[in-house]
Amino acid sequence: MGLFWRRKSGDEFVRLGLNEPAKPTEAPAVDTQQQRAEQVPESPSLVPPASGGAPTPIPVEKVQHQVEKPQARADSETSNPVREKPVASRSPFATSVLGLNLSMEELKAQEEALEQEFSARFRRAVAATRESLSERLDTVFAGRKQIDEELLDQLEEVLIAADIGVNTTLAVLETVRHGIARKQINDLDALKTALKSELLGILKASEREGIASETTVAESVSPYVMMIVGVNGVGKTTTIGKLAQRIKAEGNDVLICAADTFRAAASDQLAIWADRTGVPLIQQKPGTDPAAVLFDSLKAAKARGSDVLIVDTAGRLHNKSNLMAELEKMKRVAAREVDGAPHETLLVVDAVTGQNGLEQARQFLKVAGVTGIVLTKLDGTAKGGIAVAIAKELSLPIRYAGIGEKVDDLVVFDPEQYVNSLFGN
Ligand SMILES: Nc1nc2c(ncn2[C@@H]2O[C@H](COP(=O)(O)OP(=O)(O)OP(=O)(O)O)[C@@H](O)[C@H]2O)c(=O)[nH]1
Ligand SMILES: [Mg+2]
Repeated sequence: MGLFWRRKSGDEFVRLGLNEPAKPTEAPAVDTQQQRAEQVPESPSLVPPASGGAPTPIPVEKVQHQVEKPQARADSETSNPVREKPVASRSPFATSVLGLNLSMEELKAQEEALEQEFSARFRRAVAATRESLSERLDTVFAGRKQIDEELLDQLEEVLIAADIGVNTTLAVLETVRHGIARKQINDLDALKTALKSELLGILKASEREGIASETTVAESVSPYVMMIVGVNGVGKTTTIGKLAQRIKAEGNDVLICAADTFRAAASDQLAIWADRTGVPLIQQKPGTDPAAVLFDSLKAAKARGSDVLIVDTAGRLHNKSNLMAELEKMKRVAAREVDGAPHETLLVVDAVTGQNGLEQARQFLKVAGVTGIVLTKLDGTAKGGIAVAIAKELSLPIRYAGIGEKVDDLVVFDPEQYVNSLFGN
């Protein structure tokens, strides 16, 4: 999976040499660890403390846990009962998201542990879908030795029940039938493998359209403008909070634009997220032209030298054509102020609404120039197969998945991880 969000190729901490081995004269490691513990709240919640313009620190518990993990493995391999020495800090900053206080090995271990944690959380989020899918597949496969038409019909029902969608299911089964006819699929195991690779193929193919990664936009482009669109209640504002937190945690300067001026509460809700994540917010009074708020935000982002501007938009207006016209106007304003902006327009789709959500999504595609999808509330459905239907029917990559309501419940959507999580390996 790699890093969450990064366009910059160089790492400042490497060039500064702050990750070089510590000199023996440095303060004892134990002290540094104690200092860290003192500086960070005792039981760090997943919601980070507001920290003004500074990068959000990683909770100390997490840092220690991640750093200790590989060492613990080494201990058991060598049966050495002696606990490893605490690691010396390389930096005057006890806690640093840029990793100024950590060595390369520690940073790598930290990143790996973080990935494992997110991967486990993602698996848990799609557990309901996995259980429902594998239970049904087991029932279909139970007591059968060979593949016949009846089995394929039942398989069709299973896939449709997981919300993979009628069109997508039919396309998948057609390929499977070809495989059977060509004697490439001879048994149930081969059938399951073919099914997995078909679903993965659909998800991968969708990455050819839109924007599949922030790295496709040149480093020199600043601010990188992300517009977040979608019908009301799908999770736009929550996703912005989560995105701001993680993009900032990777060392970027983030600014949020509250361009949902239709609902008075929308801006307040966003302000809470901005406060929680310590990311500045540009807002104006309800009823202000959203394009004007965006204009101000673009100016502010340029003046501050922000790396990323994330724009919240309304999910509901007096009528649909108003909403679409507004989005078009905002896009024009963005393009005038920053070359190529918005660089990403992410359509948020609520996984729980399944096929209905897909229908709503189509309306946005026509005007909003959507470049990718955020699939929220995957944790709240047993029909997580909708991800495949979305990729197939909208031909757009799923960039992120929402797996809960908390600030760090957002993962980069990884097709392989998704398919493996769905089929239980
Ligand atoms: N379980 C779960 N809930 C989520 C997720 N994302 C958002 N929610 C919840 O969905 C509800 C709506 O989220 P908002 O972020 O307010 O949605 P919105 O699209 O901004 O809504 P409008 O501003 O009305 O258009 C909130 O209760 C969120 O906590 C997710 O990934 N999982
Ligand atoms: Mg909102």
